[in-house]
Amino acid sequence: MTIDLRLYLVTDPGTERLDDVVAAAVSGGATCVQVRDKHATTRALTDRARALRATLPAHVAVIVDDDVEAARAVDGVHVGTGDVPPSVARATLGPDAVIGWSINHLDQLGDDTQLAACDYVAVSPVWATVTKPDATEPFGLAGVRAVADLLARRLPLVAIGGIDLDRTADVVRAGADGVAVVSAICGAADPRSAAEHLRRVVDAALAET
Ligand code: TZP
Ligand code: MG
Repeated sequence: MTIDLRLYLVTDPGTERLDDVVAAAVSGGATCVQVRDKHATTRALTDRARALRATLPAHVAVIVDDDVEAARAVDGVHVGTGDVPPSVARATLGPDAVIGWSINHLDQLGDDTQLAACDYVAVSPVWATVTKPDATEPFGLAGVRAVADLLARRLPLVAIGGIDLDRTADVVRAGADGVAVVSAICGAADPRSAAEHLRRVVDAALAET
């Protein structure tokens, strides 16, 4: 499947009634969902991802963070520092899986083997965020521009880290094809409305580019 990155929901396992939040976000306009839980077993991640896959529309990709084995149950995996590289994920999951790769340094874009193995790149983090306190040095908007220029449309680009409604348009104008968020949706009082607003801003900014 091809993944639509316009509004990428990364789930926070601490969120109450997470399945309801995901369903609300998707009905509001989230285009793909990542199951992220650094403390869950492969079994638990597999069950959670499979349950989401069963309830969400087919065009909304369900991706597992880090765990290539759990990703077998759904559409694909997202890997980054400390995980297997995209080439290994590709060899394990095969040609139809969606594979995303977080890059933390511009020089990673020189690795053609890894770029050839993935379906999209995430520029991570754009800004510092309490959601991921161990993240590397933030790219900022200038960094997003630099990544987009170096990538030169070889792969779609999603931006993550500290993105909220006010920052979304600038991130897309800097060259991202979409925004990935945790707290802007999982921490919202009304996740459906939060997703609707974010999607509207992404779509409007994409229409300008
Ligand atoms: N990877 C880089 S930053 C981040 C992840 C998973 C967390 C983003 O969370 P938030 O709440 O959208 O800033
Ligand atoms: Mg990871």
